[in-house]
Amino acid sequence: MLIKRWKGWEIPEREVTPHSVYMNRRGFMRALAAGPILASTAGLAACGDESQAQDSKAVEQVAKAPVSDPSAIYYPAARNETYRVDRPITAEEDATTYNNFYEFGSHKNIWQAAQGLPIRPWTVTIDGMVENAQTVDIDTLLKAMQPFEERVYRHRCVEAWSMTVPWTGFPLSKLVEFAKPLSSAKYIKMQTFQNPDIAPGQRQFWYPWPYIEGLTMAEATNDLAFIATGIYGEPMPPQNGAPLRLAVPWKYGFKSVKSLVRFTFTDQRPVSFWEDLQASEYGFWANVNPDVDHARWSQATERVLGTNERVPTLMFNGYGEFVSDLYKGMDGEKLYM
Ligand SMILES: Nc1nc2c(c(=O)[nH]1)N[C@H]1C(S)=C(S)[C@@H](COP(=O)(O)O)O[C@H]1N2
Ligand SMILES: [Mo]
Repeated sequence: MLIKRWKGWEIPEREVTPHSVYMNRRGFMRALAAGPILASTAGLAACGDESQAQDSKAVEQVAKAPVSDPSAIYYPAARNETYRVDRPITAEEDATTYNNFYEFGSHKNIWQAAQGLPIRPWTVTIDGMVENAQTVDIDTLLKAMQPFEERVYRHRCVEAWSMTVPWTGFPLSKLVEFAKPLSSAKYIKMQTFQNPDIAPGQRQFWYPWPYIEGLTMAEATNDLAFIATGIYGEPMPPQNGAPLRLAVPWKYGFKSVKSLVRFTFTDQRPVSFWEDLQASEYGFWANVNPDVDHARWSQATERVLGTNERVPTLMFNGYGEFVSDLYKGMDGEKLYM
C-alpha cells in the first residue's frame, strides 16, 4: 500500500500535481523523520487515509509528528517585500526533491536519505573572536531570533540551474549582533554538522569534510545575507538544510551552506569546502556573473528548475543594487569564481 501511494506522487507531471498532494507528501516526509519504527505505517496516515489504518497508535504518533518540531509555532511568517523577484516561485516539490547535499550523496536525489538527519537535539556553537564563546540549543537560538520573516529569493547554482523559493528565517546580521564579535573579527566561518554515521557521503574521505563556507563581516551584515530556518512557510526539511542554513542569493549556490552547527568569527579568510577541493574553479567570493565562465561551462544562462526553461543569468543574480557596493575597489580579487 505504501509503495503504491509513493509512486502516486512521484509521477513525472510534477507541475500539475495539486497542492494537496504535495502537502501530504511533506507530511509523509515528516513522518519518516519522526522515526524508523513509524516508517511502515506513516504512508497511510500522512496520505489522509486514517480510516484504513488499523494501528491507531501509529496514526496518533504520525499526526503528532509535525508539532513535535518546537519551531513550528513560528510559521508562517510575514513576507518582507523589499526583495522582489520577477519569476514564478518554483514548485515546492521540485525545490525539495532536487538538491545538492553531498553529505548524503553526490547526486541530486538525496531527499529520502536526508530524512535520517536528526534535527533535535541540535546545538549551535558561536566561537572565535567574540565576547562570549557559547554553545546554544537550537530552540533557544531560534527564540532569540524572533520575529522570523519570509523572503522570496532567487537561487543560482554554479552548475547553471536555478530556482526561486520563499525562505523563512532571519537576517544573518541578527546572529552577528547576538554573537557580539570583537572588532578584530573580519570573517565568519560557517560549518555543517559532521557525522558519517548518518551522512554516508562523509565516509568519502577524498572530500574535505566538514563542509565549510565563509563571508566577510561586511557581507554577513548586509541585509540580504539570510539564515533560513524554513521554506514554503514551514520548518526546513532536512534535504534543504534543516535546522538552519545560509541563503546568500547574489552568490553561487554552494556558498549557501546547510545544516549549520558552528559560526566562528576570525581574522583569517576561511577556505571553503569547494575551494579546498578545486581552487581553480571555486573561489571564496563566488559572486554570480554571467560574463565570467566556469572553467568547464558557460555561466551566461541558466536552466529554471521545474520548467527547464533557459533564461539569461544576471549580474549578482539580479541583486546588484543591494550588494555591488561591497566590492568597490576590489578589482584585484577573483570576485566571480
Ligand atoms: N553542507 C552542504 N551545504 C550545501 C551543499 C552541500 O553539498 N553540503 N551544496 C550547496 C549547493 S552546490 C547548492 S546549489 C545548494 C542547494 O540547496 P538546495 O538543495 O536547498 O537547493 O546548497 C549548498 N549548500
Ligand atoms: Mo550548487
